[in-house]
Amino acid sequence: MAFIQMSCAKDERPNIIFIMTDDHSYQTLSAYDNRFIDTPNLDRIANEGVIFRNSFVTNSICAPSRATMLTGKYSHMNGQLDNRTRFDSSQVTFPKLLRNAGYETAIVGKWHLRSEPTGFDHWEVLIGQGDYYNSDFIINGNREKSDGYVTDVITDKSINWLKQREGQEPFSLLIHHKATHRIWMPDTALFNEFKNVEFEVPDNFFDDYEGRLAASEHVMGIDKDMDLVYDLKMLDDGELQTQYRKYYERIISKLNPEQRNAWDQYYNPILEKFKNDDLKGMELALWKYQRYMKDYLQCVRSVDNNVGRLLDYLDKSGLSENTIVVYTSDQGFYMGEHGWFDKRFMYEESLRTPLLMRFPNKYRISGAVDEMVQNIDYGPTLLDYAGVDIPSEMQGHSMRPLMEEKDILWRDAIYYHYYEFPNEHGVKKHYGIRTDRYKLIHFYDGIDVWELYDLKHDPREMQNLYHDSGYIEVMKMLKSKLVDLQIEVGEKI
Ligand code: SGN
Ligand code: CA
Repeated sequence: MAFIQMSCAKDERPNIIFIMTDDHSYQTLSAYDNRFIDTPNLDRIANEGVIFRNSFVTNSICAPSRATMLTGKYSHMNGQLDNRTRFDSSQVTFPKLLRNAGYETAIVGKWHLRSEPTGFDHWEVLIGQGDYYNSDFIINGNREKSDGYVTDVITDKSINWLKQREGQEPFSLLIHHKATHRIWMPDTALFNEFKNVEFEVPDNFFDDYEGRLAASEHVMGIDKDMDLVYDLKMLDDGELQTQYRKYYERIISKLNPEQRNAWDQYYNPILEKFKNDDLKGMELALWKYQRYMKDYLQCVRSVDNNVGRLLDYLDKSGLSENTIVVYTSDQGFYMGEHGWFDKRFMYEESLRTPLLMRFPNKYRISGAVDEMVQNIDYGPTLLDYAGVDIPSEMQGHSMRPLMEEKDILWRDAIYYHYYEFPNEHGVKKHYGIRTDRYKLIHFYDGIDVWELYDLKHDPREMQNLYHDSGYIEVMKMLKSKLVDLQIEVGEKI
């Protein structure tokens, strides 16, 4: 009798869980910086895996960052220059390639690309920016309401998706949190986290922007632009008629009675004290900074707790054994440096973004990577580990050799370009180059200003050296490198 040997080799390809928050700064992730908060669960990914110490974006704003991450291409190549454009979802993306290669693919959380998600077997996404409380989702095309705090809800939905999977094929799950985006609404259960804490004030909080025209024209100052009612939740009986008060009233009207009650119980005493103290000038600016930090960090706390919950589930279910876990944010954020909140500028705090990766034990990968990586590199890296060919149209590179300490020639400079102007924060269009030591930026369109920084001597980027005679050679070298980079990445200026 003929005996037919069935091939039932187990699929050994790794699963992928890619967690991305919105506007989470590396300054508030303790694996990078422990001045403000301890994030033990996020640190766990770093401690058990790899921390990228020089991780950057190509265009520091949400939709472009997401498009870059999906396509492995710079904004000018994938067409998503700003938040207003509709993503051309017919493009090649890494989830599509994984799916073609037999992975089961899903995304839960913020999408923000206007067109419907493509390349996913399952998708549950927020509408636009979504809401912190009781947010609506679109689930495979159908609108559905949720109950509760969005970071918990996104984590629950993600774990539920993992639980109901039946197939044996590997999976790729993108978990895209809304937190820690403006207006930094904390989970009511975490209100007492930083009760009597005074946060350290950055030494350039009262920046005068001397020699930096574009920076001086910003509309993202904690002092002058942060809205007392909307951003800082000081909803009084009507005296404070701030610019965004009505938006805040609309947002908190979506809280259920129990949530609203906890909300008022927390903010009302703060409001009362604020009214009594009647702060002015610098004192008011510093009060705003502390108020901002507290809400923002409470949002980070919830992210950290929920990442912990997810990691525990991966351990308990045995999935940790064969799952790559990535943690990143769509860009960095200002925690009062230069007196700011928001992002967009090519200065360090918003150019950088956290990047942590943890691998199944069999890869034996851990440690720190110092080379400059960018969000164009995520797709190629994940495809590499999945054993899928990286298409030549992807402009990023697999970071695998960096993590596996193989000798390779890696980029010695990164390219950046921000296009959204006008915008609500007044940041002019600009492009530039960063090497491990220097940064050259050109602000254009209604402005024509160059800036040069020596990051070794001036890591806070306070002194524009573009017109400094001592830096003429450096400036020329950077300009020529910038032109080379623009040619290499295919951007005509
Ligand atoms: C909203 C925010 C801005 C923020 C952009 C872009 N205003 O418009 O402060 O810069 O999103 O953020 S808000 O009043 O709606 O909070 S991004 O992360 O989506 O690019
Ligand atoms: Ca963002």
